[in-house]
Amino acid sequence: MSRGRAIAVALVSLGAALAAGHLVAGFVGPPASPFLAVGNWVRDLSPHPVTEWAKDTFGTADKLVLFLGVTLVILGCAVAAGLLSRTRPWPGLLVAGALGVVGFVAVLTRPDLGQLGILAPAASLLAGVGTFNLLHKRADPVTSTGRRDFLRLSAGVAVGAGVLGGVGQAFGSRVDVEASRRAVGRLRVAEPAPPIPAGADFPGTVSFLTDNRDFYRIDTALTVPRVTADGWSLRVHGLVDRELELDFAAIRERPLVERTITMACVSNEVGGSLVSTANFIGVPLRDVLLEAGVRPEADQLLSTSVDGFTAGSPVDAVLDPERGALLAIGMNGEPLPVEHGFPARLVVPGLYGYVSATKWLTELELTTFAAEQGYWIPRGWSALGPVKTQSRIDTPRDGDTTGTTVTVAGVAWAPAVGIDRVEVAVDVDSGGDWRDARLAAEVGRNTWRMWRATVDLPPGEHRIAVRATDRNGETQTDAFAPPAPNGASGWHTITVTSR
Ligand SMILES: Nc1nc2c(c(=O)[nH]1)N[C@H]1C(S)=C(S)[C@@H](COP(=O)(O)O)O[C@H]1N2
Ligand SMILES: [Mo]
Repeated sequence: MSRGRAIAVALVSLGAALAAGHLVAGFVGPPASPFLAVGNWVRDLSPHPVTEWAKDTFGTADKLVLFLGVTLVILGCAVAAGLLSRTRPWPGLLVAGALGVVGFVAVLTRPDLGQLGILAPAASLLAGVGTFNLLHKRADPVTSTGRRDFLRLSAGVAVGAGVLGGVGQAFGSRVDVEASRRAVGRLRVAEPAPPIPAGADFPGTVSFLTDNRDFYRIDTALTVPRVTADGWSLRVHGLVDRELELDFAAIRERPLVERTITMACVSNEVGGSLVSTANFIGVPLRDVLLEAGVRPEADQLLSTSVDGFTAGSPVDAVLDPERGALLAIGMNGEPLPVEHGFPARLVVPGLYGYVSATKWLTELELTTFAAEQGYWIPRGWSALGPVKTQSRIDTPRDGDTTGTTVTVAGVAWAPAVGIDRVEVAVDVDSGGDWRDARLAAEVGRNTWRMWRATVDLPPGEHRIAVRATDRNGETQTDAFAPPAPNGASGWHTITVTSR
């Protein structure tokens, strides 16, 4: 058959396969959709340099790029399969079978699917092979009933696939997490956070509390897990005296506390915005762990998400009453937004999110660092992730043109430790002095602190640098380090031109 026909046969069969899998996944569990499962699988298998490169190059669009990449590879396989099958069907069937096996493995390795999950790749395989066989016969100039007939059949299968895929999508979205979130309603807080004083932020800095919709978001989830409050429970087990199983009602009925906490991502570059602050509402994680009874051998709390993500935090940190780690169910007065972990997550001040802040939390296991590793550790990141003391200039922006007297303002953070001093220097490489910035009111040791300073800039180009000193007396090093493996370091520096 012609090249065009051969490719058409393969692509339409691929479409039928993906649609059939997506349809069945809509009923047995959305993550079973083979396309999605393969995307997840590729992400989990990607070696560290590849994920780092993707993050550096595409930032938070890395998921989209992953999907595009997987799509291109699958399309490439299909086109190749079609071209190899111009005279006989078996090379195409072989490729279909191979893709089918990949789908099976990807789905079987998902942590969030029951046994019915394999029905989705099974449907894909059957639909793919069946469609390929049928179309291949009809496209064959010897057995074919004509060109029109072939085109009509191909178009029919393609449209049918689109419709079935859509039905699967609609069915998979029937778990209405937003409705569950609304049904949770207002959380009654027994111990509200102290109000944020008016002087906690400065003009020119980001606002002290970050709105939920502006709060940075980082996770490996290619689609946001849909967990309802009613269907949720948390298991506490491992090196404990007694296992606990808590449901959402059991948590919200406890006296809820509210704590103002600054969270930071280890991937944040110097000067970056993967750092935000919110009033988190929940129960002290320490209380839950003490109820279970932590055995002395345990040095790691391994938290697991419904989607299989895990984070390992030092037991000392999560039990430290001063640090005040939370099993959080609310954020800035609302139930947790779905993207930020509804119905429950962990927040541990002073630890990067990758070793502490598990969203869509479902399990807490007391274990040891020797026995188990969180998701990012075998992928090249450090097992311990204390947040490095950092500071950032928010105003002026890099590249701005300024007057000769300029107010520089920004934020500094050393969560769990506290910020004691921030200094600003103009042209520090050519002998400029460090001068103290004015610090805003301190809200708490676990939050960032705003600062500002007025500097004189003779006409011309200048570099402005900032550095913070934390409550342990440690001043930020100017030694540059990239985010991997344990967080970026160095001074945030901007260049401006004064006139
Ligand atoms: N389930 C799950 N939880 C997760 C992650 C994830 O990939 N999956 N990423 C962690 C990382 S790296 C960070 S920095 C924080 C970010 O939380 P946020 O998206 O609410 O800001 O979530 C943590 N919790
Ligand atoms: Mo992160």
